[in-house]
Amino acid sequence: MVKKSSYSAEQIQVLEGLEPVRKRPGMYIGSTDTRGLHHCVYEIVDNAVDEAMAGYCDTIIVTLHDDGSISVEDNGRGIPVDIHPKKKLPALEIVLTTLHAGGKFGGDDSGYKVSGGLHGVGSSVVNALSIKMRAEVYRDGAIYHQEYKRGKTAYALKKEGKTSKTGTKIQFWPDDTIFDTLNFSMSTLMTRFRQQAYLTRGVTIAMLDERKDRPEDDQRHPRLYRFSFEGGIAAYVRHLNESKDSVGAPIWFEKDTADGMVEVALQYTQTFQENVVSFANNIHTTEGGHHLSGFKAAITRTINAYARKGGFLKEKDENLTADDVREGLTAVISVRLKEPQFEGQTKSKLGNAEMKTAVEQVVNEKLSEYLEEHPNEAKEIIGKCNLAARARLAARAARDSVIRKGALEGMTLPGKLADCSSRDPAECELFIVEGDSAGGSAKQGRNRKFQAILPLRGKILNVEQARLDRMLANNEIKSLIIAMGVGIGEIKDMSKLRYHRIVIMTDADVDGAHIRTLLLTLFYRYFPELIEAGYLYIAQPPLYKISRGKDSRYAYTDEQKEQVLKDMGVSGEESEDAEESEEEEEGEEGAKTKKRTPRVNIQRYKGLGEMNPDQLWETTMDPENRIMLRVTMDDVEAADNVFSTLMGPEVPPRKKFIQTHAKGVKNLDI
Ligand code: 28F
Repeated sequence: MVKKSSYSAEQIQVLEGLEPVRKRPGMYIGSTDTRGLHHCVYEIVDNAVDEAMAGYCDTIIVTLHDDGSISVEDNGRGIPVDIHPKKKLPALEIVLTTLHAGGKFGGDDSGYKVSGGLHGVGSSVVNALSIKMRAEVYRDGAIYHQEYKRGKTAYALKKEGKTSKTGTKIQFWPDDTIFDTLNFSMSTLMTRFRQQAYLTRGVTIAMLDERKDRPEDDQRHPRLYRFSFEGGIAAYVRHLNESKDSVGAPIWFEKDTADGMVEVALQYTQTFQENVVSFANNIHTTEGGHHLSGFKAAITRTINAYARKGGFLKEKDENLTADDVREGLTAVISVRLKEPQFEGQTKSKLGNAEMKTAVEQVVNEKLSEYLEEHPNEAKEIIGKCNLAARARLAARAARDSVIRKGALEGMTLPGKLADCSSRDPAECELFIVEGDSAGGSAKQGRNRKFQAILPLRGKILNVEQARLDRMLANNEIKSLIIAMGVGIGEIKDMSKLRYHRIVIMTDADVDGAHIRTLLLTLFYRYFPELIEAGYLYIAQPPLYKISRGKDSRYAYTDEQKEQVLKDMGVSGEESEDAEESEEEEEGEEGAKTKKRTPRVNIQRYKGLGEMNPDQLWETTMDPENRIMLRVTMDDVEAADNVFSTLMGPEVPPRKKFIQTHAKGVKNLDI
């Protein structure tokens, strides 16, 4: 398409002389070695590519001449030659003999200047570093030419001959007093211009090597190359993947946004390598930048969204990571913007923050569209990402189990654990029972489908002071940790928890309180997630068994005991000498009869071991009747300093505990 440009010479920015360039060439072209020499060629070609991106040129010819010079010709509009009203010089001469700031100068914003920052210092720098430069402009049916010596005009612009073509041709002879080498490398130039041709679909870049004696590694090349890729960066991705087994055809999209043009091509391969290259205004941003981070964020999000929506990821599955999503991915991100900011070590990082959002939005929109419209390719892509995720998780599990094996010496469950038969952690309960006798009763009384019993012998060590490695040395603690199945420390994986109810069941005496406090400290210090999740409970065995004849009831607190006695109609003094008691009853006609009513019997339980299995089940373990207390984080957090005092013998009286029924468990106030 041909855009009319409202160009005129006076819009050229303020310009200075070229002396500084010859004094410090490295400042302008990076170095004066072979890289700097080839950078000069890139500068000239970039301007021709600019003209192409503006839509006025589609062919660029680079020729290596036998006299050591190199020329670049395009079929664009031709650099203007009208006379600058103030400087009284042709625009062409001003462009080639004065230094101007990088980026687009003058003229209308007819597209994006290919170079910015280190790049795009323009052809005037090349002129300054050339013993000779010759410019020809084909414009308005005439041929204009002018030559320069080390950046200084050799003669006034000449207008000679007729031509029907338009364009610009610049030939230069690099200055051997500046450059360490004057040998151009066809291979080097080819790599660069192949890439430029991919990035600028529709442009043909031809290369001609007229040198009679060519450097060693150029001799393997034909003398003529033509780079032209209608497919643009999609063809580039195909080229990058040509030796790999790919998934579907490259996905390509582009969108002009307020912040600039965003163009993306991507294709998955069956390899594990990631190869994502990014460009800004055709410059290879090897250090990445905001456009690249926008792409990475968007592809991760879009693939996850599609995978979840399509049911490829279950509710409980964690998200695919950025690495999972980019395994085997080849992609080219190419953005074009008016004022690119190049940052980083080698000025190859795009610093324009707005490009992150711009690229993210375009990729989210266009990639989602593609996945919706190509379910088969989408399925294959998601499958590949899932495979990557499973491999990653397997690697992590293998690593963790090695650590865990080391720390917990293998994964066999502790011998004294009487496990339950169910494998669904959500219904399984682990009772940590103090002492073997109570442990025995609990094993017999329990519902073995969902209740596991782990008897703990004696006092576990005081974890308040013990470090993790010492704790792991303690068999009681180790058994508990292995029974829970989550490991400990940095390998802890709560998703491995084998029971969603961990119940501390200790005697009501001081010892029981002590071991309970030690266990609470252990959980609070090393498994806070359990408490957070509401998985930690304290069993509440009854304190009393009150019976009168056949009628017997349990009381869990002193208050309840009083209540039960009242309910049984036992008066105050009677309850003093518990055992048996008689009652006066009014018969007919007022005759007093002695009705023999059995005395009330109050048994105070000293330890769990005093209960037989059935009583233990009925009063403390059966979800229908039992009373459990759920330990909550805000209690233990508040009680954090209490743990240290709780480590002492004084345990706050149980009545501070809030009694609730197992089902509607409330929080425990320690
Ligand atoms: C061999 C390298 O450098 N090609 C170029 C143009 C075309 C225009 C242009 C260039 C001068 C001062 C604005 C023409 N007509 N190939 C090249 N082709 N520069 S460089 O304009 C730069 C003007 O400021 C051009 C109308 N607008 C722009």
